[in-house]
Amino acid sequence: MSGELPSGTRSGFIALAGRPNVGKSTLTNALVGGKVAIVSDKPQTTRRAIRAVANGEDWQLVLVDLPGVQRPRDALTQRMQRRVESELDDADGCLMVLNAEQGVGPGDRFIAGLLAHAKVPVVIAVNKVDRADHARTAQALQAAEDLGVAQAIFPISARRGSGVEALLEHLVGLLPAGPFYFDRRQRSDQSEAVMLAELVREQVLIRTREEVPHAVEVEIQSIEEQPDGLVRIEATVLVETDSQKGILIGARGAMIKAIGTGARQALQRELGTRVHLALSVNVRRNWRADERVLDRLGIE
Ligand SMILES: Nc1nc2c(ncn2[C@@H]2O[C@H](COP(=O)(O)OP(=O)(O)OP(=O)(O)O)[C@@H](O)[C@H]2O)c(=O)[nH]1
Ligand SMILES: [Mg+2]
Repeated sequence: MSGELPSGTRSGFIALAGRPNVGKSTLTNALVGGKVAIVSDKPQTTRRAIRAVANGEDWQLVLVDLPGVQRPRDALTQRMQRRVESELDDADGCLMVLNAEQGVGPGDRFIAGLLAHAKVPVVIAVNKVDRADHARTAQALQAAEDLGVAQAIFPISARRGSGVEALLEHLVGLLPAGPFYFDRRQRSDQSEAVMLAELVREQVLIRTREEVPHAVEVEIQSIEEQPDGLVRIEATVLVETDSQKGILIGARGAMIKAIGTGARQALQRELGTRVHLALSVNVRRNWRADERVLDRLGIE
């Protein structure tokens, strides 16, 4: 243990579980008070486990944002699910997220079944209460209780922030004695290149539908800082078919231009500098089934 830390610190890992799209990443960002994970209205946005760090005076809570639990369909989703299960095994606690508007369904019951065998405390956040009236929220809270896995249940809106403070306080109360695992200034364990690639992918997700969001991955080729402070970033958007490429380029390049503009602004916010972004779109057939590509993309 590090001798520089105040004695009596507490720390631990809390893994997020829940169906795709219930708001795990939005909640992760709300709990750590900054943007660590990208968010979209498309299911299966999150592909890699992200450790996000929240600090107090004498505690450090590491949230492990994870892909939504689903039935695997290819090598990509198989890796995502294996990762969810191993992360849950290693955590000090689990935060299960439900959707208040939709209530509890078979997918949620399946996850609760996995958690029933976990040896760690389970807390449930019933999210998106801003979208549900009182009766519906009460119903969802009762259904959450009936799952029989949680030691505490919190109604929250991750998007608006309501209920997030009380949830955080409860999670901090679960932390065992332990050292700080991350530097206080570090927000997540993502490399800069992955974080920047994700911000570009988020712009693609915002603007695409149906199968396209699932077929897209982004890779940063280079990041170069010029003496005048401008940062030049080269990124490749991978898709699986020519028709997807056509969609991303759009009529007279309008789509790729919009993605590029949105992405440049997001990268500038993240880096706090001016950014020049060069984007290209490449077809890589079946990358989602290609273990070597997944390795290279850091999807473990
Ligand atoms: N109205 C409302 N929308 C929310 C809330 N929390 C999240 N959302 C929206 O729900 C959608 C999914 O959010 P994400 O945080 O990406 O969900 P996720 O569970 O991480 O999804 P996967 O990574 O695909 O498993 C986005 O459009 C969010 O803006 C909330 O409290 N209220
Ligand atoms: Mg997510």
